[in-house]
Amino acid sequence: MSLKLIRQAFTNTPPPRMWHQPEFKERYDVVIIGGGAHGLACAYYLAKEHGITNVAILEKRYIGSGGSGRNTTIIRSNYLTPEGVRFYNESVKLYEQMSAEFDFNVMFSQRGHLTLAHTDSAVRTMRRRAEVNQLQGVDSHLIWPDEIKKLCPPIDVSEHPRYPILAALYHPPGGIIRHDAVVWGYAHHADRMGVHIHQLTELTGIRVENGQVVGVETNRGYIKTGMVLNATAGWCSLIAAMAGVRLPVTTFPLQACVTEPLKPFLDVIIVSGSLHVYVSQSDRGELVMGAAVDPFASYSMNGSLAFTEGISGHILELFPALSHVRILRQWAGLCDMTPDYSPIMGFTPVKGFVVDVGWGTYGFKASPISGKTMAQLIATNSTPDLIHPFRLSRFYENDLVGEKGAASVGH
Ligand code: PYC
Repeated sequence: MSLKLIRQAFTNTPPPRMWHQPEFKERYDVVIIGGGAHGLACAYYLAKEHGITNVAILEKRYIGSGGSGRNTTIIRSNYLTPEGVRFYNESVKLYEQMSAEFDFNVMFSQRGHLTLAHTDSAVRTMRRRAEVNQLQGVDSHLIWPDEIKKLCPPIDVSEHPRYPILAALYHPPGGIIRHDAVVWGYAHHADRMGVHIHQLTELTGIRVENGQVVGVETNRGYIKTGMVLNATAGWCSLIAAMAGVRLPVTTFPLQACVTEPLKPFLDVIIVSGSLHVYVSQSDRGELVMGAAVDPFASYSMNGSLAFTEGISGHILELFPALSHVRILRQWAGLCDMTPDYSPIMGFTPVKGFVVDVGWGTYGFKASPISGKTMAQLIATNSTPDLIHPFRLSRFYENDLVGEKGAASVGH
């Protein structure tokens, strides 16, 4: 336990606020739309690495209330394309040093990530991913049912299930993390360096004059700025439209749920693209489970019985012993899907309007590196090599980065 906590316990002093509620300024150098892990990380790196602290984050609800608080906390870099693997691998490295950097335990547990293959074509895709991963220096390889059983004794690797397990892509550095802690850590440190976090502040318009952003309208008044970052999920295309920018994004809900707490029995992450499930066990003992996005575009975050029924059936195919376990709660988040399942990061045709959007189901795990590279882009007015493949113009240049094959589940 840290000395700080022990001192607080004995002196009975409440801990200081993690972040403050500052007054609205008339003008900011950078306005970030979206107080999730991406927007907060960008503000943190703008201040820390570039000395840009006159920054406002506008969050329409509370920080972390969107995708950052609604995901299943999986961190990994075992993607399919070299561009994707390189990018997410930098994110994993930043997550590995985050607790030390923040002096705050974000509970990153690198317990290993297994993507199961139930068909010959899935085995082929896993083999290809393993080779692309290894060429990029990422630890990832194929394993067979006997080794899967050793890593995860309760899983059914017999011939009995409808889709028997043939192999898995094993990615030892993959893990889970406490997602709220990531949000709080970035918010705290950005706040301490002078960034203004404005919660309950909703963007209502973006003012553009002669092709350049000049300010933003909010439910609390007008702010002058020459630089706006759209770091939202769920509504990114509607926000871009306020600046006159059209994004190739369609929004789908993604549902997840947790079971009642169980004794620890699952210390790897299990993913099955064919069965459309992923599951891990949290530090509280709950099984955290998710599926594919809902089969229709929508902004609804309602849960459905069809989801709970479907996921229960698939989880029981893998872990028949869980038939008595109850589901405790469920929720949904919004996923902004792009045509190639890769994000859109960088400049737009409107000067001073940049985007960090279109993350589909991959957003949370990219937070540190997207924040760092977007901060560099804003500070230097040039695109870092690492995110050049994800520029908006790729859709008009026939230069897509097809990442669908690395999705945890089919979409
Ligand atoms: O890509 O690891 C993943 C993931 C897990 C949940 C949604 N996406």
